Amino acid sequence: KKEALDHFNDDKFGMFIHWGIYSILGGVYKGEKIDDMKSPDPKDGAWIQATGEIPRAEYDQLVKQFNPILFDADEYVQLIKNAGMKYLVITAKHHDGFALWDSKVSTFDMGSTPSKRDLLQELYDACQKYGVDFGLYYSHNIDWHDAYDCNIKQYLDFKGEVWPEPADFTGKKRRTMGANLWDPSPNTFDDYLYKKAYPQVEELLTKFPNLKIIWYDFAHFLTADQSFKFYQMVYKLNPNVIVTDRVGNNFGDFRIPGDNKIPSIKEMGGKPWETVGTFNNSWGYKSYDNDWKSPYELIYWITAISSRGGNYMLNIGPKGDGTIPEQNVKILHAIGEWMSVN
Ligand code: FUL
Repeated sequence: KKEALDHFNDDKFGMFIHWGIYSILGGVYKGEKIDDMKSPDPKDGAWIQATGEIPRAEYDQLVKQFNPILFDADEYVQLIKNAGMKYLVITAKHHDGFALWDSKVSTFDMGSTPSKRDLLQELYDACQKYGVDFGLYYSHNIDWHDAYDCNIKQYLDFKGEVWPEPADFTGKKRRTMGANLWDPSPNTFDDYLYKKAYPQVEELLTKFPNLKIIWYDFAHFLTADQSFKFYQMVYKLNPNVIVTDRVGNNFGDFRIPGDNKIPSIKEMGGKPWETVGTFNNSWGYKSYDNDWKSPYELIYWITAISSRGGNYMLNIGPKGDGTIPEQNVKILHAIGEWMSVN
C-alpha cells in the first residue's frame, strides 16, 4: 500500500471523467433545463434523474439511446498525457446505478445498450499503452435504480430527519427532498449490496488487473461494517489498489476534501489526499454550463494543491456520443503548454 500511495502522490495531476447515460441529456429533459435547487447537487448534469425527478422506467429508456460511436480511447489518453496528467478515474457507476461495462449481475448496463463496445476496456488498454494510471469511480452507497428507498429509510431511521438536510451547498437555501421519494426502488438495501454492489466491485477488480484506484463516493448512509466490507474486498482482491476515504466511516487510504476545495495541510492530518475539481460547475455533461475556469485559474489550482502536497484531479464530462466538449480540449492544451515549460 505504501508504495502504491507514494506512486499516487507522485502522479500529482489526473483526469476525472464523469460519463454515463445522463450525458445524453446534457442537463435538459423534455425540453426543460433541469437546474433548480431541490437536489443536493443541483448543478450536476449527472444528478439529472434526481433533480428532474425522472421516474426510473423513463430514465431506463436512455440505455437504448446510449451509443457513443465517436468515443476514441486513444484520443482521451493522449489528451491526458499532453496536459501533463498522469492518471485517470472514470465513473464505472454513478448514483443513477448504470454500469458503464457489461455487468454480469445487472441489465442496467452497457451490455443492454445498442453499442457493442467495451468502453472501459478500451480506455484501460489505452492507459496501459501510454503509461497512464487507470482508476474507477464506483457509487457504492447511492444507487437510485436499485437502492433508493433504502438510502432514505436508513437515513431517516438513523437521524430522525428528512433527506437531505436543507443544508446549504451553494449559498442559497434549497427545498428539501425529504418528502419527495420520487420513485423508490423496491429493493432492500441488503439485496442491493449482495446482488449488485459487492459483485460489481469484484467484477471490476477482476476485469482490470492493473487497476490503481477505486474511487468510492458519498457514503453518508453506510454502517461501519458496510464501509469496511467495501474497503476490505478491494484489499483482498488486489492489495495494490488504493481507495478513497469516501468509502465511509474513516476507512480508506487517501483523503478527499470537499469537492472543489483546497484544504489546509493541517486539515489533511498527514494522509495522502486529492482535490477533485470541475472545469465549469458540473461533473456530468451540461450543455448550457459555459462557466469554464480559465487556464490561469486552473494553473493556480494545480500549483496551490501540489505545493500543499496534494493531488489535483480535474473533471471532464464527455457528451453522450463520446466526444469531449471543445472548450475542455482547448484549455487542456493550454495547460499542457504551460506544463511542458514548468
Ligand atoms: C459527489 C457526487 O455527488 C457528484 O456527482 C460527483 O460525482 C462528485 C465527485 O462527488 O459526491
